[in-house]
Amino acid sequence: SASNVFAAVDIGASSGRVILGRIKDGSSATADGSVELETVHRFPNGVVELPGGLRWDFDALFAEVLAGLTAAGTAAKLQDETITSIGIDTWAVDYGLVNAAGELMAQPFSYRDDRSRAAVAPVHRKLDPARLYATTGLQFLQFNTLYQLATERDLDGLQALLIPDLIAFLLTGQRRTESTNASTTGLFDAVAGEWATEFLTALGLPKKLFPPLIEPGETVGTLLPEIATRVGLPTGTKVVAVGSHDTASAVAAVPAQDEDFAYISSGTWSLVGLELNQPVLTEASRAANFTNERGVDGTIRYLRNMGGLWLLSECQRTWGAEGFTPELADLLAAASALPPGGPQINPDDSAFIAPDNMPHRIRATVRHTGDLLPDDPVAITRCIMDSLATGYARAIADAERLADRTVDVVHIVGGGSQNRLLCQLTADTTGKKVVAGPVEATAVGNVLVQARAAGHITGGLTELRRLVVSSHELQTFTPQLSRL
Ligand code: LFR
Repeated sequence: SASNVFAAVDIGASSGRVILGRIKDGSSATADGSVELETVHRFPNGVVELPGGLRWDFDALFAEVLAGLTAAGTAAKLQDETITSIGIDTWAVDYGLVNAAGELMAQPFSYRDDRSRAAVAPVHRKLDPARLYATTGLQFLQFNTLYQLATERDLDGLQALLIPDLIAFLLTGQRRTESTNASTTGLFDAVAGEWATEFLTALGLPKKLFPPLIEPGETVGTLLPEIATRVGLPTGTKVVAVGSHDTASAVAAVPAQDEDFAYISSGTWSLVGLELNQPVLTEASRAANFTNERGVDGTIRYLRNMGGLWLLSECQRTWGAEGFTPELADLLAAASALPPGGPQINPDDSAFIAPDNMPHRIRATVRHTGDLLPDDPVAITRCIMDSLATGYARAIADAERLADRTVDVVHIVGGGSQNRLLCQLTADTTGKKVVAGPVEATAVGNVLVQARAAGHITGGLTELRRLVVSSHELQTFTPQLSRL
Protein backbone atom coordinates (compact mmCIF):
# COMPACT_ATOMS: atom_id res chain seq x y z
CA SER A 1 0.00 0.00 0.00
CA ALA A 2 1.19 3.51 -0.82
CA SER A 3 2.80 5.58 1.91
CA ASN A 4 2.55 9.04 0.39
CA VAL A 5 -0.32 9.92 2.74
CA PHE A 6 -0.03 12.32 5.68
CA ALA A 7 -2.45 13.56 8.33
CA ALA A 8 -2.46 17.28 9.14
CA VAL A 9 -4.07 18.52 12.34
CA ASP A 10 -4.67 22.24 11.79
CA ILE A 11 -6.48 24.21 14.47
CA GLY A 12 -7.24 27.90 14.22
CA ALA A 13 -8.87 30.26 16.67
CA SER A 14 -12.31 29.75 15.15
CA SER A 15 -12.19 26.22 13.73
CA GLY A 16 -10.07 23.13 13.41
CA ARG A 17 -9.72 20.36 10.87
CA VAL A 18 -7.96 17.09 10.26
CA ILE A 19 -6.87 16.68 6.68
CA LEU A 20 -5.37 13.86 4.67
CA GLY A 21 -2.71 15.09 2.29
CA ARG A 22 -1.55 12.99 -0.64
CA ILE A 23 1.63 13.69 -2.57
CA LYS A 24 1.84 12.61 -6.20
CA ASP A 25 5.16 12.47 -8.06
CA GLY A 26 6.72 14.91 -5.64
CA SER A 27 10.30 13.71 -6.05
CA SER A 28 10.50 14.00 -9.81
CA ALA A 29 12.24 17.16 -10.95
CA THR A 30 10.56 17.18 -14.35
CA ALA A 31 7.01 15.92 -13.83
CA ASP A 32 4.56 18.29 -12.18
CA GLY A 33 3.91 16.80 -8.80
CA SER A 34 0.86 17.68 -6.77
CA VAL A 35 -0.46 17.82 -3.25
CA GLU A 36 -4.12 16.91 -2.77
CA LEU A 37 -6.08 17.52 0.40
CA GLU A 38 -9.07 15.64 1.74
CA THR A 39 -10.74 17.12 4.81
CA VAL A 40 -11.88 14.23 6.98
CA HIS A 41 -12.99 16.09 10.10
CA ARG A 42 -14.02 19.66 10.97
CA PHE A 43 -14.90 21.20 14.32
CA PRO A 44 -15.55 24.64 15.77
CA ASN A 45 -13.20 26.40 18.18
CA GLY A 46 -13.46 29.60 20.18
CA VAL A 47 -12.52 31.14 23.47
CA VAL A 48 -14.66 30.16 26.42
CA GLU A 49 -15.36 32.21 29.53
CA LEU A 50 -14.32 29.96 32.41
CA PRO A 51 -13.65 30.78 36.06
CA GLY A 52 -10.49 32.90 36.02
CA GLY A 53 -10.79 34.16 32.47
CA LEU A 54 -10.91 33.43 28.77
CA ARG A 55 -9.55 29.99 28.01
CA TRP A 56 -9.51 27.33 25.32
CA ASP A 57 -11.53 24.20 25.93
CA PHE A 58 -8.46 22.07 25.34
CA ASP A 59 -10.05 18.80 26.49
CA ALA A 60 -12.73 19.24 23.84
CA LEU A 61 -10.13 20.14 21.21
CA PHE A 62 -8.07 17.07 22.00
CA ALA A 63 -11.18 14.87 21.75
CA GLU A 64 -11.76 16.39 18.29
CA VAL A 65 -8.15 15.64 17.34
CA LEU A 66 -8.69 11.99 18.29
CA ALA A 67 -11.97 11.88 16.37
CA GLY A 68 -10.20 13.43 13.39
CA LEU A 69 -7.33 10.95 13.47
CA THR A 70 -9.86 8.12 13.66
CA ALA A 71 -11.63 9.52 10.61
CA ALA A 72 -8.28 9.92 8.85
CA GLY A 73 -7.40 6.28 9.49
CA THR A 74 -10.78 5.16 8.18
CA ALA A 75 -10.51 7.29 5.04
CA ALA A 76 -6.99 6.01 4.35
CA LYS A 77 -8.02 2.39 4.83
CA LEU A 78 -10.84 2.83 2.31
CA GLN A 79 -8.16 3.63 -0.30
CA ASP A 80 -5.89 0.86 0.96
CA GLU A 81 -3.39 3.46 2.19
CA THR A 82 -1.26 3.78 5.33
CA ILE A 83 -0.76 7.15 7.01
CA THR A 84 2.99 7.81 7.16
CA SER A 85 2.91 10.52 9.79
CA ILE A 86 0.89 13.16 11.62
CA GLY A 87 1.76 16.88 11.80
CA ILE A 88 0.16 19.45 14.10
CA ASP A 89 -0.17 23.22 13.78
CA THR A 90 -2.22 25.76 15.71
CA TRP A 91 -2.09 29.46 16.64
CA ALA A 92 0.98 30.61 18.53
CA VAL A 93 1.88 32.05 21.93
CA ASP A 94 -0.47 30.07 24.22
CA TYR A 95 0.58 27.13 26.37
CA GLY A 96 -0.67 24.53 28.82
CA LEU A 97 1.09 23.79 32.08
CA VAL A 98 1.90 20.13 32.64
CA ASN A 99 3.26 18.54 35.84
CA ALA A 100 5.89 15.81 36.18
CA ALA A 101 3.18 13.14 35.90
CA GLY A 102 2.12 14.63 32.58
CA GLU A 103 -1.19 16.03 33.82
CA LEU A 104 -2.52 19.25 32.34
CA MET A 105 -3.00 21.62 35.31
CA ALA A 106 -5.82 23.71 33.81
CA GLN A 107 -7.41 24.55 30.49
CA PRO A 108 -4.93 26.88 28.73
CA PHE A 109 -5.59 30.61 28.81
CA SER A 110 -6.38 32.34 25.54
CA TYR A 111 -4.18 35.19 24.34
CA ARG A 112 -7.42 37.19 24.28
CA ASP A 113 -7.61 37.09 28.08
CA ASP A 114 -6.71 40.50 29.43
CA ARG A 115 -4.69 39.36 32.45
CA SER A 116 -1.30 39.68 30.73
CA ARG A 117 -1.74 43.42 30.13
CA ALA A 118 -0.88 44.22 33.74
CA ALA A 119 2.23 42.02 33.52
CA VAL A 120 3.84 44.08 30.76
CA ALA A 121 5.25 46.90 32.91
CA PRO A 122 6.78 44.59 35.56
CA VAL A 123 8.41 42.47 32.84
CA HIS A 124 9.80 45.58 31.16
CA ARG A 125 11.25 46.77 34.48
CA LYS A 126 13.33 43.59 34.52
CA LEU A 127 14.02 43.45 30.80
CA ASP A 128 14.13 46.62 28.80
CA PRO A 129 11.97 46.35 25.64
CA ALA A 130 14.90 47.49 23.47
CA ARG A 131 17.05 44.70 24.90
CA LEU A 132 14.28 42.15 24.43
CA TYR A 133 13.90 43.17 20.80
CA ALA A 134 17.62 43.14 20.03
CA THR A 135 17.71 39.43 20.93
CA THR A 136 14.25 38.04 20.15
CA GLY A 137 13.21 40.39 17.34
CA LEU A 138 9.65 39.82 18.49
CA GLN A 139 6.99 42.47 17.92
CA PHE A 140 5.49 43.73 21.16
CA LEU A 141 2.06 42.24 21.76
CA GLN A 142 0.62 42.20 25.25
CA PHE A 143 -0.15 38.50 24.95
CA ASN A 144 3.33 37.28 23.99
CA THR A 145 4.10 34.19 26.07
CA LEU A 146 6.57 35.90 28.40
CA TYR A 147 3.90 38.32 29.66
CA GLN A 148 1.41 35.49 30.11
CA LEU A 149 4.00 33.48 32.06
CA ALA A 150 4.65 36.47 34.29
CA THR A 151 1.07 36.13 35.58
CA GLU A 152 1.57 32.52 36.75
CA ARG A 153 1.93 32.07 40.50
CA ASP A 154 3.87 28.88 40.91
CA LEU A 155 5.71 27.17 38.10
CA ASP A 156 7.76 24.85 40.31
CA GLY A 157 7.93 21.37 38.80
CA LEU A 158 5.81 22.39 35.83
CA GLN A 159 6.54 22.63 32.13
CA ALA A 160 4.91 24.94 29.62
CA LEU A 161 3.91 23.18 26.41
CA LEU A 162 2.81 25.37 23.51
CA ILE A 163 -0.57 24.20 22.17
CA PRO A 164 0.70 22.07 19.23
CA ASP A 165 3.45 20.66 21.45
CA LEU A 166 0.85 19.82 24.08
CA ILE A 167 -1.16 17.86 21.53
CA ALA A 168 2.00 16.09 20.31
CA PHE A 169 2.88 15.25 23.92
CA LEU A 170 -0.52 13.70 24.60
CA LEU A 171 -0.22 11.66 21.41
CA THR A 172 3.37 10.46 21.89
CA GLY A 173 4.44 11.04 25.50
CA GLN A 174 7.36 13.12 24.16
CA ARG A 175 7.92 16.69 25.32
CA ARG A 176 9.45 19.04 22.76
CA THR A 177 9.12 22.69 21.76
CA GLU A 178 8.92 23.19 18.01
CA SER A 179 11.17 26.09 17.01
CA THR A 180 8.89 28.21 14.78
CA ASN A 181 6.40 28.48 17.61
CA ALA A 182 9.14 28.93 20.23
CA SER A 183 10.05 32.10 18.35
CA THR A 184 6.73 33.66 19.42
CA THR A 185 7.37 33.26 23.15
CA GLY A 186 9.63 36.29 23.57
CA LEU A 187 12.19 33.95 25.13
CA PHE A 188 13.89 32.77 21.94
CA ASP A 189 17.09 34.14 20.40
CA ALA A 190 16.33 34.99 16.77
CA VAL A 191 19.97 34.86 15.67
CA ALA A 192 21.16 31.81 17.58
CA GLY A 193 17.91 29.87 17.08
CA GLU A 194 18.10 28.81 20.75
CA TRP A 195 16.31 29.67 23.97
CA ALA A 196 17.37 33.03 25.40
CA THR A 197 18.03 31.42 28.80
CA GLU A 198 19.26 34.72 30.27
CA PHE A 199 15.73 36.08 29.86
CA LEU A 200 14.18 33.09 31.62
CA THR A 201 16.60 33.67 34.50
CA ALA A 202 15.97 37.42 34.57
CA LEU A 203 12.23 36.80 34.88
CA GLY A 204 12.69 34.17 37.58
CA LEU A 205 11.32 31.44 35.33
CA PRO A 206 12.59 27.86 35.76
CA LYS A 207 15.41 27.03 33.30
CA LYS A 208 13.63 23.89 32.12
CA LEU A 209 10.22 25.53 31.83
CA PHE A 210 10.11 24.65 28.14
CA PRO A 211 11.10 21.25 26.78
CA PRO A 212 14.06 21.05 24.36
CA LEU A 213 13.66 22.52 20.88
CA ILE A 214 12.84 20.48 17.82
CA GLU A 215 13.01 21.60 14.18
CA PRO A 216 10.29 21.13 11.54
CA GLY A 217 10.91 17.81 9.81
CA GLU A 218 12.28 16.05 12.90
CA THR A 219 10.32 13.23 14.50
CA VAL A 220 8.65 13.96 17.84
CA GLY A 221 7.81 10.30 18.52
CA THR A 222 5.37 7.55 17.71
CA LEU A 223 1.79 7.19 18.91
CA LEU A 224 1.39 5.90 22.46
CA PRO A 225 -0.10 2.37 22.34
CA GLU A 226 -3.36 3.43 24.03
CA ILE A 227 -3.77 6.34 21.59
CA ALA A 228 -3.02 4.15 18.58
CA THR A 229 -5.66 1.66 19.72
CA ARG A 230 -8.17 4.40 20.38
CA VAL A 231 -7.83 6.00 16.93
CA GLY A 232 -7.25 2.75 15.04
CA LEU A 233 -3.81 3.66 13.61
CA PRO A 234 -0.66 1.48 13.73
CA THR A 235 1.47 2.01 16.89
CA GLY A 236 4.47 2.91 14.73
CA THR A 237 2.68 5.96 13.27
CA LYS A 238 4.99 8.93 13.71
CA VAL A 239 4.22 12.43 14.86
CA VAL A 240 6.55 14.70 12.87
CA ALA A 241 7.27 18.32 13.81
CA VAL A 242 6.06 20.75 11.13
CA GLY A 243 5.94 24.52 11.22
CA SER A 244 3.69 24.10 14.25
CA HIS A 245 2.98 27.82 14.33
CA ASP A 246 0.15 28.00 11.80
CA THR A 247 1.65 31.09 10.20
CA ALA A 248 4.95 29.25 9.62
CA SER A 249 3.11 26.45 7.81
CA ALA A 250 1.06 28.96 5.81
CA VAL A 251 4.14 30.89 4.67
CA ALA A 252 5.86 27.63 3.69
CA ALA A 253 2.97 27.06 1.26
CA VAL A 254 2.90 30.51 -0.33
CA PRO A 255 2.90 29.74 -4.07
CA ALA A 256 5.84 32.00 -4.91
CA GLN A 257 8.52 30.98 -7.35
CA ASP A 258 10.98 33.84 -6.95
CA GLU A 259 12.29 35.93 -4.09
CA ASP A 260 10.52 39.20 -4.69
CA PHE A 261 7.23 38.55 -2.97
CA ALA A 262 5.34 39.74 0.04
CA TYR A 263 2.75 37.54 1.71
CA ILE A 264 -0.37 38.10 3.74
CA SER A 265 -1.63 35.19 5.78
CA SER A 266 -5.14 36.51 6.17
CA GLY A 267 -7.41 34.86 8.71
CA THR A 268 -8.35 35.69 12.28
CA TRP A 269 -5.16 37.77 12.19
CA SER A 270 -3.34 39.29 9.26
CA LEU A 271 0.33 38.43 9.10
CA VAL A 272 1.89 40.74 6.55
CA GLY A 273 5.51 40.68 5.49
CA LEU A 274 8.52 39.16 3.80
CA GLU A 275 10.62 36.05 4.01
CA LEU A 276 14.23 36.84 4.90
CA ASN A 277 17.40 34.91 5.64
CA GLN A 278 18.47 37.17 8.50
CA PRO A 279 16.46 38.96 11.18
CA VAL A 280 16.16 42.76 11.19
CA LEU A 281 16.78 43.78 14.80
CA THR A 282 17.12 47.53 14.42
CA GLU A 283 15.40 50.14 16.57
CA ALA A 284 13.57 51.34 13.47
CA SER A 285 12.17 47.85 13.03
CA ARG A 286 11.08 47.71 16.66
CA ALA A 287 9.47 51.14 16.41
CA ALA A 288 7.56 49.96 13.32
CA ASN A 289 6.27 46.93 15.24
CA PHE A 290 7.80 44.31 12.98
CA THR A 291 8.44 40.81 14.19
CA ASN A 292 11.14 38.30 13.26
CA GLU A 293 9.46 34.95 13.69
CA ARG A 294 11.20 31.76 12.70
CA GLY A 295 10.06 30.01 9.56
CA VAL A 296 10.56 26.55 8.13
CA ASP A 297 14.22 25.87 7.19
CA GLY A 298 15.50 28.56 9.52
CA THR A 299 14.03 31.40 7.45
CA ILE A 300 12.82 34.59 9.10
CA ARG A 301 9.18 35.59 8.82
CA TYR A 302 9.64 39.32 8.91
CA LEU A 303 6.12 40.59 9.36
CA ARG A 304 3.65 42.80 11.15
CA ASN A 305 0.98 41.03 13.11
CA MET A 306 -2.13 43.03 12.26
CA GLY A 307 -5.79 42.76 13.07
CA GLY A 308 -7.69 40.50 10.71
CA LEU A 309 -11.03 38.97 9.81
CA TRP A 310 -11.76 38.47 13.50
CA LEU A 311 -13.09 42.03 13.29
CA LEU A 312 -15.76 40.89 10.84
CA SER A 313 -16.50 37.47 12.35
CA GLU A 314 -17.03 39.09 15.74
CA CYS A 315 -19.39 41.65 14.18
CA GLN A 316 -21.29 38.81 12.54
CA ARG A 317 -21.59 37.12 15.93
CA THR A 318 -23.09 40.28 17.44
CA TRP A 319 -25.43 40.87 14.50
CA GLY A 320 -26.48 37.22 14.67
CA ALA A 321 -27.42 37.57 18.33
CA GLU A 322 -29.55 40.55 17.25
CA GLY A 323 -31.30 38.38 14.66
CA PHE A 324 -29.44 39.68 11.60
CA THR A 325 -27.73 36.79 9.85
CA PRO A 326 -26.75 37.67 6.29
CA GLU A 327 -24.56 35.35 4.23
CA LEU A 328 -20.97 36.56 4.19
CA ALA A 329 -21.03 36.66 0.39
CA ASP A 330 -24.08 38.96 0.37
CA LEU A 331 -22.56 41.24 2.97
CA LEU A 332 -19.34 41.55 0.96
CA ALA A 333 -21.20 42.08 -2.31
CA ALA A 334 -23.17 44.94 -0.78
CA ALA A 335 -20.00 46.37 0.78
CA SER A 336 -18.28 46.25 -2.63
CA ALA A 337 -20.99 48.47 -4.08
CA LEU A 338 -20.26 51.27 -1.60
CA PRO A 339 -18.02 54.08 -2.83
CA PRO A 340 -14.38 54.24 -1.67
CA GLY A 341 -13.16 56.84 0.80
CA GLY A 342 -15.37 55.93 3.76
CA PRO A 343 -14.30 55.95 7.42
CA GLN A 344 -11.50 53.66 8.56
CA ILE A 345 -10.22 52.19 11.81
CA ASN A 346 -6.81 51.06 13.01
CA PRO A 347 -7.23 47.27 12.85
CA ASP A 348 -4.36 46.88 15.36
CA ASP A 349 -6.10 48.86 18.09
CA SER A 350 -5.87 46.81 21.29
CA ALA A 351 -9.53 47.72 21.88
CA PHE A 352 -10.35 44.94 19.39
CA ILE A 353 -8.50 42.07 21.10
CA ALA A 354 -11.32 41.05 23.43
CA PRO A 355 -14.50 39.41 22.13
CA ASP A 356 -18.06 40.81 22.20
CA ASN A 357 -19.87 43.80 20.81
CA MET A 358 -17.41 44.49 18.00
CA PRO A 359 -19.70 46.77 15.91
CA HIS A 360 -20.00 49.11 18.87
CA ARG A 361 -16.27 49.14 19.55
CA ILE A 362 -15.51 49.78 15.88
CA ARG A 363 -17.91 52.71 15.76
CA ALA A 364 -16.43 54.10 18.98
CA THR A 365 -12.85 54.17 17.67
CA VAL A 366 -13.93 55.73 14.38
CA ARG A 367 -15.60 58.50 16.31
CA HIS A 368 -12.33 59.11 18.18
CA THR A 369 -10.71 59.83 14.87
CA GLY A 370 -13.49 62.17 13.81
CA ASP A 371 -15.38 60.23 11.15
CA LEU A 372 -18.89 58.96 11.63
CA LEU A 373 -19.71 55.37 10.72
CA PRO A 374 -23.37 54.49 10.16
CA ASP A 375 -24.90 51.86 12.42
CA ASP A 376 -25.17 49.58 9.43
CA PRO A 377 -23.60 46.15 8.83
CA VAL A 378 -22.77 46.86 5.18
CA ALA A 379 -20.98 50.12 6.01
CA ILE A 380 -19.16 48.50 8.90
CA THR A 381 -18.08 45.61 6.66
CA ARG A 382 -16.75 48.05 4.09
CA CYS A 383 -14.97 50.01 6.81
CA ILE A 384 -13.21 46.82 7.99
CA MET A 385 -12.15 45.88 4.45
CA ASP A 386 -10.86 49.37 3.62
CA SER A 387 -8.99 49.49 6.91
CA LEU A 388 -7.37 46.10 6.41
CA ALA A 389 -6.32 46.93 2.85
CA THR A 390 -4.83 50.25 4.00
CA GLY A 391 -2.99 48.46 6.80
CA TYR A 392 -1.71 45.79 4.39
CA ALA A 393 -0.28 48.41 2.06
CA ARG A 394 1.39 50.26 4.91
CA ALA A 395 2.89 47.06 6.33
CA ILE A 396 4.28 46.00 2.96
CA ALA A 397 5.78 49.43 2.29
CA ASP A 398 7.30 49.46 5.79
CA ALA A 399 8.72 45.96 5.36
CA GLU A 400 10.28 46.90 2.02
CA ARG A 401 11.89 49.96 3.57
CA LEU A 402 13.09 48.29 6.77
CA ALA A 403 14.46 45.18 5.05
CA ASP A 404 15.71 47.09 2.01
CA ARG A 405 13.83 44.96 -0.48
CA THR A 406 11.32 45.60 -3.25
CA VAL A 407 8.52 43.23 -4.06
CA ASP A 408 6.39 43.05 -7.16
CA VAL A 409 3.76 40.55 -6.10
CA VAL A 410 1.67 40.12 -2.97
CA HIS A 411 0.45 36.61 -2.13
CA ILE A 412 -2.68 36.37 -0.01
CA VAL A 413 -3.27 32.95 1.56
CA GLY A 414 -5.82 31.72 4.08
CA GLY A 415 -9.48 32.68 4.47
CA GLY A 416 -8.92 36.24 3.22
CA SER A 417 -7.80 34.88 -0.15
CA GLN A 418 -11.44 34.03 -0.85
CA ASN A 419 -12.59 37.54 -0.05
CA ARG A 420 -12.54 39.18 -3.49
CA LEU A 421 -13.25 42.64 -2.13
CA LEU A 422 -10.29 42.46 0.25
CA CYS A 423 -8.00 41.10 -2.48
CA GLN A 424 -8.98 43.82 -4.96
CA LEU A 425 -8.66 46.59 -2.38
CA THR A 426 -5.21 45.23 -1.48
CA ALA A 427 -4.15 45.39 -5.13
CA ASP A 428 -5.47 48.97 -5.23
CA THR A 429 -3.81 50.16 -2.01
CA THR A 430 -0.45 48.48 -2.68
CA GLY A 431 -0.40 49.17 -6.41
CA LYS A 432 0.94 45.64 -6.82
CA LYS A 433 -0.31 42.44 -8.38
CA VAL A 434 -2.14 40.29 -5.83
CA VAL A 435 -2.18 36.50 -6.20
CA ALA A 436 -4.85 34.89 -4.01
CA GLY A 437 -4.78 31.32 -2.71
CA PRO A 438 -4.57 28.69 -1.55
CA VAL A 439 -7.21 29.14 1.15
CA GLU A 440 -5.85 26.10 3.02
CA ALA A 441 -2.17 27.11 2.84
CA THR A 442 -1.61 26.17 6.48
CA ALA A 443 -2.62 22.55 5.97
CA VAL A 444 -0.65 22.40 2.71
CA GLY A 445 2.51 23.63 4.45
CA ASN A 446 1.97 21.11 7.24
CA VAL A 447 1.67 18.23 4.73
CA LEU A 448 4.63 19.36 2.58
CA VAL A 449 7.05 19.42 5.50
CA GLN A 450 5.96 15.93 6.51
CA ALA A 451 6.27 14.68 2.94
CA ARG A 452 9.80 16.02 2.69
CA ALA A 453 10.73 14.42 6.02
CA ALA A 454 9.49 11.10 4.60
CA GLY A 455 11.58 11.55 1.46
CA HIS A 456 8.67 12.13 -0.95
CA ILE A 457 9.92 15.59 -1.86
CA THR A 458 13.46 16.84 -1.95
CA GLY A 459 14.76 20.38 -1.92
CA GLY A 460 14.09 23.63 -0.16
CA LEU A 461 11.08 25.90 0.14
CA THR A 462 11.19 26.72 -3.58
CA GLU A 463 10.71 23.04 -4.44
CA LEU A 464 7.92 22.65 -1.86
CA ARG A 465 6.20 25.72 -3.26
CA ARG A 466 6.40 24.42 -6.80
CA LEU A 467 3.96 21.71 -5.76
CA VAL A 468 1.59 24.34 -4.39
CA VAL A 469 1.69 26.23 -7.68
CA SER A 470 1.00 23.12 -9.73
CA SER A 471 -1.87 21.92 -7.50
CA HIS A 472 -3.92 25.08 -6.95
CA GLU A 473 -6.05 27.44 -8.98
CA LEU A 474 -4.84 30.91 -8.06
CA GLN A 475 -6.70 34.18 -8.66
CA THR A 476 -4.89 37.30 -9.79
CA PHE A 477 -6.00 40.85 -8.98
CA THR A 478 -4.43 43.88 -10.65
CA PRO A 479 -4.61 47.43 -9.30
CA GLN A 480 -7.58 49.41 -10.63
CA LEU A 481 -6.57 53.03 -10.90
CA SER A 482 -10.19 54.18 -10.87
CA ARG A 483 -10.56 53.03 -7.29
CA LEU A 484 -7.61 55.00 -5.92
C1 LFR B 1 -2.46 33.29 13.57
C2 LFR B 1 -1.60 33.40 14.82
C3 LFR B 1 -0.67 34.56 14.74
C4 LFR B 1 -0.44 34.83 16.18
C5 LFR B 1 -1.83 34.69 16.71
C6 LFR B 1 -1.94 34.40 18.16
O1 LFR B 1 -3.35 32.24 13.69
O2 LFR B 1 -0.87 32.23 15.04
O3 LFR B 1 0.52 34.32 14.01
O4 LFR B 1 0.13 36.05 16.48
O5 LFR B 1 -2.41 33.65 15.94
O6 LFR B 1 -1.33 33.20 18.47
